[in-house]
Amino acid sequence: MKPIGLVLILLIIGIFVLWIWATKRKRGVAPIKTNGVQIFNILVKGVYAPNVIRAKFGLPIQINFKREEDTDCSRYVNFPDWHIRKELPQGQTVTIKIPADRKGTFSFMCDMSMYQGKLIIE
Ligand SMILES: [Cu+2]
Repeated sequence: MKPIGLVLILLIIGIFVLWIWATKRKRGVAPIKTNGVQIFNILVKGVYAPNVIRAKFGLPIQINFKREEDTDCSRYVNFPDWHIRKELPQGQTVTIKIPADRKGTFSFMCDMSMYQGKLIIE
């Protein structure tokens, strides 16, 4: 093999490794974007799945919680930074709207903080 071929292969491997590193570095699930709204779907079953979500500043956020369990622990979800507390009736989808009006990492949790999630706005 000519040296130029080897260099090219190494370059391609290098770009691939960088690309993996860059994508892995970002924590959190990205939204589905529809009409300028950032939509997330979170399943409540033992945990919040996903429990880290990542949104962009400025675009309204809509989080659809679906609680598929009957434990009392997860019955309410709280977003203290927006003074939101909502009941999640079993088997129903409950939509929580959050204005992406500040940047940072914000926690959401059940009443007892046993279930924990993070909303990152950047
Ligand atoms: Cu709880």
